[in-house]
Amino acid sequence: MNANLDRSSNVNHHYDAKANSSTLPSVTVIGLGSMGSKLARTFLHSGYVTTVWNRTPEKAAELVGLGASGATEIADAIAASPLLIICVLDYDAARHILEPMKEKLSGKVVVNLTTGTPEEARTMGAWMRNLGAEYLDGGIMAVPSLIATPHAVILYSGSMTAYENYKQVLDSLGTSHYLGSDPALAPLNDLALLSGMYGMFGGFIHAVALVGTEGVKAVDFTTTLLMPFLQAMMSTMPEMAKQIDSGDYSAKDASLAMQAAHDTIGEVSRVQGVSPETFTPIFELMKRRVEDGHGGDDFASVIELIRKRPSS
Ligand code: FVH
Repeated sequence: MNANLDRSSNVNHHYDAKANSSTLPSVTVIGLGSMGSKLARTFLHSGYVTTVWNRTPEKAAELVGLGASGATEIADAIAASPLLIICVLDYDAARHILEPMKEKLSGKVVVNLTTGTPEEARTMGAWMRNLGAEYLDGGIMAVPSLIATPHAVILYSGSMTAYENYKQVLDSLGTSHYLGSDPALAPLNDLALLSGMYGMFGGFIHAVALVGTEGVKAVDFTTTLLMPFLQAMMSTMPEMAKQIDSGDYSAKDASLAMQAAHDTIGEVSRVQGVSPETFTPIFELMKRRVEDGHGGDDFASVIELIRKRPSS
């Protein structure tokens, strides 16, 4: 959809991404913790006129030294730019900052990069829309040191108009992904990605603990064996994802019945003195699926025990 044709937009200003730097939009960054400070520094380095505000004003000093305008009052910070980037501890803090400013938000684009829940994002989006602001929720899948590199993936959802109008500014922070108009999508995907990460880290610490019982060094095992093995296993994920989408889990290589026949990993862990508590939950699900009569399925069918299908 062309942003200029989106008649539901609350925001009139639009800038031409191909225009010269004198027409670059100005940006206000609200919240100067580790992440907010890095975002502000990145905007400054990219040539955007940047205004900053933080509850504890001292944190603005370094950025002001680099050329940012330091606003003492939040009202001045909001007035300074059409684009407001907020990145604070949580949504309560964001609401606490913005609530007294609600009359000043009409016509603004608010990009909230604070981590929160899908419900918090939806509520914030509805509130902003009622105030006449365009709202984009964001999930930063990176630590501050990765910001301004392509490795900093940032998820966005909410106003497509806001995303398209300010894509160039947002792209200076990393690799942007727009997920759709529902503000809940960015935090939902953010949390899903993190859950994948923690599952992987849980497997990593169990594997390293197991070989460590016989004196194998974590570094040697990780780089020589574990990472190549996990990379090979990762290449099977798209096929599993296809099975999940189609609902056809017929085993091709390794049936659940075969995989769950013996709790060898759990037993050997106990013998070696390693707690299997990161491994046990997934093994219990595999066994349950076999007991339910799905032993001929591939591993992906375990999802049927935990998922809730969207209501159509
Ligand atoms: N840092 C990271 O690696 C992660 C990467 C993924 C995304 N997160 C999320 O980003 C949000 C901010 O994180 P942060 O690392 O900047 O956090 P802090 O350094 O702890 O700074 C917190 C800022 O929030 C301000 N703040 C807290 N409570 C309030 C409040 N009630 N009213 C106004 N501001 C508040 C705090 O202000 P101050 O303490 O300096 O006065 C900081 O500016 C976060 O959602 C991460 O999950 C970062």
